[in-house]
Formats: sequence, structure tokens, C-alpha cells
Amino acid sequence: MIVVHHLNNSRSQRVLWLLEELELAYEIKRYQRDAKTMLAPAALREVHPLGKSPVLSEGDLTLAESGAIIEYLVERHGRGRLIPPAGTRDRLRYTYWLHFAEGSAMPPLVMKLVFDRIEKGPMPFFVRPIARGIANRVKRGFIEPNLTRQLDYMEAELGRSTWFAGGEFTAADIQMSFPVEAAAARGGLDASRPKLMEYLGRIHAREAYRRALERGGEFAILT
Ligand SMILES: N[C@@H](CCC(=O)N[C@@H](CS)C(=O)NCC(=O)O)C(=O)O
Repeated sequence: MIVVHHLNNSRSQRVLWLLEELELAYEIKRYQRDAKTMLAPAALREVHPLGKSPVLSEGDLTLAESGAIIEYLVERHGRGRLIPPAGTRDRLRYTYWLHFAEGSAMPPLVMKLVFDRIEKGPMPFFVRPIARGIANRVKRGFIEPNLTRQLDYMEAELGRSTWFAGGEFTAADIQMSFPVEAAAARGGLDASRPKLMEYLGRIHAREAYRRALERGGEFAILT
């Protein structure tokens, strides 16, 4: 049996969604973030040494990293669904976006979250101007220009095709959904980039996406 080690409000929502798209049977083992730190509980480290979500287990296999999990599920259980045919340009685009999501899109979004917290979080009054000054410089000089370039790029790519890897919905769209949702939540994505906003609308309208939300429970973008 496939078991998803599912942290509330997390990337493991994507794995539930893929499993729903593939209509596979699975169980959910739930973990709750610490209300103060928002970190995963220690129990998740008993499943995988890094204690991050998602983790998938099936028989004697334990697999972490959402991209690896998605590749595994599509290859092992997909029966050719949600992946462009091998050897095509769309297949290469599929691989590209599958990696881009966590390798390039997420890092500046996570950095934004961290530096927003430094800027706004509680701290001794005498440190505040220095901490805020540093956070501000990093955000303006590095994080925001990168986010803008990435959003412009993704917007242009969705001008080329309906989905990231071509005319058909693929598992790369499931992987890309998290950075696009995160960009809408805190990365400056708004109606000024209509292709990305329409893309989000198309994702939210999918039956399997809704079923995954029902099974997974609360879902808001945190990290
Ligand atoms: N690149 C990893 C990132 C995993 C990750 O950072 N997961 C977050 C949830 S979205 C997490 O477990 N956060 C809780 C913590 O760090 O304690 C993936 O795509 O699986």
C-alpha cells in the first residue's frame, strides 16, 4: 500500500493530488506543524532522517523529495499517463519544469518568507534597525529581482502552451503548482500576469485537485 506522510499545509498536498489524478489507492499518515515554529514534528524524522514532507512509503521503499516521488509514481504506477512520450521535446520540457519547481522557483520564495519574518518579527529594539536594513537590502537587491524575472519567464512560457510541458496536463504541472501558488500567496503574482492566474484557475478546477484537498485537509502555503 502507498502511504503518504503528510504534513498539514505543505508540499505533500501535491503528492495527494497526483495520486488522485492517477486514481491510485493510498493511505495518509498525518503530521501536524508546531503552531509556533511551523516546523514538522520530530515523528517525521523517524520516517526519513531530514524530517521534511512529503515522504512516501510503499513496501520496503521510503522516498523523500517531491520531485523524486512524482517521478517514481508516474514511472511505477502511471501507465503512461501524465508524462509526454519519451524522446519528444515536450518530454524534455516536462523534465525541465519538474526540476525547475524546487531547484529554481522555490529558493527565492523561501528566502522571501525568511527575510519577511526577519523584517517583521519580534526582536530587541536596539537590533531592529540593523536587522531590518539587512533584510531590506537582500530583498530589494536579490530576492525581488529574481522573483520578477522568474514570474515574467513563467508567464511567457504559458504563452507558448496551455500547460508547462505542452498542450497536455502533466505531472510537471502538479510539481509547478506549489511555486505558482506560493508566488500568488507572497511572491507578487497578481492579475498583471494573466496567463499564470488563468493557469491557477485551471488547476483549481480539476476534480482530482479538489478531491486531494478534501482528503488532505487544510492547505495554505507556508514554506
Ligand atoms: N525540496 C523538498 C522540500 C521539503 C520541505 O521543505 N518541506 C517542508 C514542507 S512544504 C517541510 O517539511 N517543512 C517543515 C520543516 O522544515 O520542519 C521537497 O520538494 O520535497
